[in-house]
Amino acid sequence: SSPTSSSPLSTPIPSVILTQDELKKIAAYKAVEYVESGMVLGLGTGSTAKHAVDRIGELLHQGKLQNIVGIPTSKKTHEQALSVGIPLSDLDSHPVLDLAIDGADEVDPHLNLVKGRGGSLLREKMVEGACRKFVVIVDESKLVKHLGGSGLAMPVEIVPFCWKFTAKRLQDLFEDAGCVGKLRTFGENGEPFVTDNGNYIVDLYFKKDIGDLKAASDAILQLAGVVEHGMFLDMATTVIVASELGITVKNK
Ligand code: ABF
Repeated sequence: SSPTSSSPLSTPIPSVILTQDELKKIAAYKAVEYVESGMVLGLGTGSTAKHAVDRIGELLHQGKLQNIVGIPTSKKTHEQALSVGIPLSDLDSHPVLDLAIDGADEVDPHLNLVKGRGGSLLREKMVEGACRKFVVIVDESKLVKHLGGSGLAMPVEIVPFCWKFTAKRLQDLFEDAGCVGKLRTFGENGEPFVTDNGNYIVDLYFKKDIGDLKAASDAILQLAGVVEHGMFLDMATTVIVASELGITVKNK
């Protein structure tokens, strides 16, 4: 049985075909109901979290929320939050946050996550690891049985120095799972993608289940050259899933 509790269909969604972005917005708006005046808030990154940041700005503008301090998880979210009028600070000034709201790439039945396909995993993990409550917002396409089993990337942020060496060591760690590590690039010339922290990302792809997630996490973090990985184990306190059928709230 699942270790999480669910309250399915707590909010009905009208019976029209909704786009994935509309589902993301519905999850985001539901999460913002957890926000109260005076909170210090972790502000997530990505197309789902963007809706939450916009909504918080709107409620501040309407005077329905007051005295919010936002701690952004990326330079992009920093810019967005400023543009919608959210006062910002950082972890040095606010080492404990009341609540963070962010998206995810994969969510397993235990509410473990893969994050970082948007490239902001290090700041997300620092900010969201400092929160009393971490609400994750996803559309149903993000639900998986096993992390890393969707055939999509498991991101690892590494230092640029001898990145091929580190990528090979990461790949070798998961040889039994048929792991292939690829440097994340962008543009026609395949320039390395550089994170907000000046690092590179190696995306790991698995052919088989990687098994014990905690053991995988420890093994990755032990490699010199690795900065952080995109597995967020035992961090989410609530996951809000929007689907055509309605909103499901899963609590740890
Ligand atoms: C961030 O945005 C990341 O951790 C994750 O990679 C991504 C999810 O993107 P989206 O909400 O656009 O699907 O939360």
